[in-house]
Amino acid sequence: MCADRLQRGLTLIELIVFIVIVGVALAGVLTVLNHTTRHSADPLIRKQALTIAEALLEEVMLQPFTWCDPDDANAATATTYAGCTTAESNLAAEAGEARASATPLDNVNDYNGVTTNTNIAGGGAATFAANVTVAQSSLNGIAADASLLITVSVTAGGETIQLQGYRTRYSPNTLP
Ligand SMILES: [Ca+2]
Ligand SMILES: [Ca+2]
Ligand SMILES: [Ca+2]
Repeated sequence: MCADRLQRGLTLIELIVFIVIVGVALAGVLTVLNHTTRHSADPLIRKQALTIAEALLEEVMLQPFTWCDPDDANAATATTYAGCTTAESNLAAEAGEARASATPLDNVNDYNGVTTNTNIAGGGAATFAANVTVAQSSLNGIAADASLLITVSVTAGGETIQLQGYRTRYSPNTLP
């Protein structure tokens, strides 16, 4: 009886159960593979977004932090905003100033509200949309009007990378 049963092999029901179990397991493995393949290019976009954010943050951090607009004749000597014809007291660009123009942004606070859109050749279809905010923020006892918090956000492919940095007024008469 026992030997008979061994020789009969699998019943149809056992075979169907086996096929169903293997099918479900295979579907699970393929779903993981599909997900991995679809998202394998994401680290590239994230890395490019980070590079753009770092470059922009560095550009802002390297600007002067003077009392007067650097084009002002008193920029190298003023000790307060009152000593300037054009004071750098506004958290915005002065009239006529624009990034990469003949009258460029020339102070940290001029970058508040700057936006850029970058397309990288060979970097996929993603557009890297960046925006910069500059806000007064006191830092370890340094007054808020002498310490600026710079925030750079870059959005691409549905993800946003944000970098922040502080810039303090350590040399208010140093011009570029
Ligand atoms: Ca200027
Ligand atoms: Ca300016
Ligand atoms: Ca300004």
